[in-house]
Amino acid sequence: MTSWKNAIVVSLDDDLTEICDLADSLSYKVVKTFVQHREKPDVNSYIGAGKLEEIKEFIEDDKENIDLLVVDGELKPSQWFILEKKLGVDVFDRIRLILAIFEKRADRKEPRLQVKLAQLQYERPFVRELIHRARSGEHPGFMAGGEYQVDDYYEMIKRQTKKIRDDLKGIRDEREVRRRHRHFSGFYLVSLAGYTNAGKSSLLNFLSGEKVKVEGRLFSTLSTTTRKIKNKSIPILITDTVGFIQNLPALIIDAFHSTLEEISVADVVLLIVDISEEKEIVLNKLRVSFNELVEIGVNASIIIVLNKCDLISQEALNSRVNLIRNQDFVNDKKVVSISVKNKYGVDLLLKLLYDSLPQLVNCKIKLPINKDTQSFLSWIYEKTHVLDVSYDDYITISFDCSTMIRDKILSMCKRFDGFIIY
Ligand SMILES: Nc1nc2c(ncn2[C@@H]2O[C@H](COP(=O)(O)OP(=O)(O)OP(=O)(O)O)[C@@H](O)[C@H]2O)c(=O)[nH]1
Ligand SMILES: [Mg+2]
Repeated sequence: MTSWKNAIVVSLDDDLTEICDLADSLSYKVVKTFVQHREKPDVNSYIGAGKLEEIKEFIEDDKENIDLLVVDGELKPSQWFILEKKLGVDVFDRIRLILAIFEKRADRKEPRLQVKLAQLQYERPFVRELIHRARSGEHPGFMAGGEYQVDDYYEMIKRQTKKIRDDLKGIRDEREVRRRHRHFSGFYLVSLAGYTNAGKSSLLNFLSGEKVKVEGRLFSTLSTTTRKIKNKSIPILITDTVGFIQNLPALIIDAFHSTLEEISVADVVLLIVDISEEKEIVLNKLRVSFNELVEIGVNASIIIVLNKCDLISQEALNSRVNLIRNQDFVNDKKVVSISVKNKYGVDLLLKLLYDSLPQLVNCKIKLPINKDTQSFLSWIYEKTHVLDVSYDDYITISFDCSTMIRDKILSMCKRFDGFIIY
């Protein structure tokens, strides 16, 4: 059972939805929010002396027992130090909150290493601040446990970083070998990308019959899962990936590089968007997702998949689809509305997906009918998208497939005394 703790949130911005969702994802109940309107953060305390005093009073008066202050922004080490010292509670900025969620969710070796790497990168400037404070006579507590002297701790960060980068490289190389092997066996690679909580894992489960974790919380998926799309058609492997978020910290992008690479090597990227949210939020998340794809270096075709359309009216859906189509960055990309929950629109999505696969060629062959050709025929069914089959003295079969598979089939066809029509 989850044990909940209490947090307060402070922001320079009115929209607190996402930061509160992030706190919720880490099992913190947000008992109070503070908004401090100012152009830019205060150099000393980020929120300014007045707000700091107000929050201090709230924490001291409050019966709720506050465990954490979340700052919706990026704290400099000196600002963080001042806030923790003054308020006497843990203080997390947005990045540290995201890292803590990632740490909690990391359930396999690779994401555990990736999160650790990102945490070490994050901690470095803070540890430097602590060293500086310690040298000037202050005695701060240490960020990551007390058994190290700050100097030693800084050295340890450097050593650990190097070791983790080496380990991750090993895992990445293995993945590269596996990927090449799959491509060589004629599989197309399709990646699911998009904002966290859009429904990527739900779509993977639906298309592959898999049961990866699906949750209404942010960042349920950290590691990639690759599965075969379950239908009698072209062999396609679909990969689920870590979700995007606005201002995804660069150190997370860096640490998760090999995971995000799955997106950049795909033949087609399905960009999943939750269409049920407010118009402005949908557009913003779509823009953020596009920017991430550019950052990752995606050259493949992108299909925009508007999910959760069961949650809005047809009218609202139409107006949002129009709005999205009119965005410059959407250009002439294919857009399709679906509901994984109601299994709506998935056939159309698959059709658009097949149409987007590169180098799909159309072939027609004739095979003699005998028991040897039966197993070959099953193999064709498994590896290609069969369009038509007819029987007379021969079996005539037409199908779409990759050039790699076509070459294999044509040479097998001759061996079985068949004919190639085209
Ligand atoms: N109503 C509705 N809910 C959906 C649909 N698809 C997914 N969901 C819900 O949306 C939430 C998030 O789904 P996930 O599949 O975990 O989303 P994700 O994109 O993998 O999220 P992360 O792994 O956190 O990035 C879950 O509560 C799902 O049940 C849909 O078509 N309709
Ligand atoms: Mg997921």
